[in-house]
Amino acid sequence: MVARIFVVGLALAALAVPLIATEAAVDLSGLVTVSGRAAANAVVWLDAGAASVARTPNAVLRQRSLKFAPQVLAVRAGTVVDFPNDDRVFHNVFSFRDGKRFDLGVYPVGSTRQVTFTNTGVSRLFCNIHPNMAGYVVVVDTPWFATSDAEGRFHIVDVEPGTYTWQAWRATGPVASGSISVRAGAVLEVAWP
Ligand SMILES: [Cu+2]
Repeated sequence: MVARIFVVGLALAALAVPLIATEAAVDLSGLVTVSGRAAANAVVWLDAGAASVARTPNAVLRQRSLKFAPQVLAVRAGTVVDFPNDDRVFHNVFSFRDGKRFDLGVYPVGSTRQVTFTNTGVSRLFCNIHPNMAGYVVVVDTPWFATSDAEGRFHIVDVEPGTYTWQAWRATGPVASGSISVRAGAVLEVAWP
């Protein structure tokens, strides 16, 4: 009888292993709307607490067809952003209001400049040759962030299951926030009124 109980105990211990293994990272999908309409270029992120800081590859924000592309670039703090001029005319890139302040000067087609975004916050980008050019670099302190596409959809990949505070930014509205329980199949709906 004692032996049988021991065997049952071993079997339960074996079961426990796959239960822990199901806590693998998951992808969190979501939809951003403003007044009920899908909204592009919103940045959504999950607060990470003391997440480990990995080295991030350089991000790229181009000047092309008299626009910044992408118009909104989200990066993790510490990321170097390349600003190549992929257009047919000279451009300048500067940020003077919030976030990182810099002025890359006027530079020609085919050349690039770099800026390291160390601190969290939003930098507004302008070009002093083309007043209609506007862009944003949104710096977050988490590995879990994404930018909504033209259909308002976003995907935050490789999230450890758990409960998180989420935040969402867009250029013309207040920051939104809430709580989300992240598990397989979870969906985050970010809706500005
Ligand atoms: Cu320009």
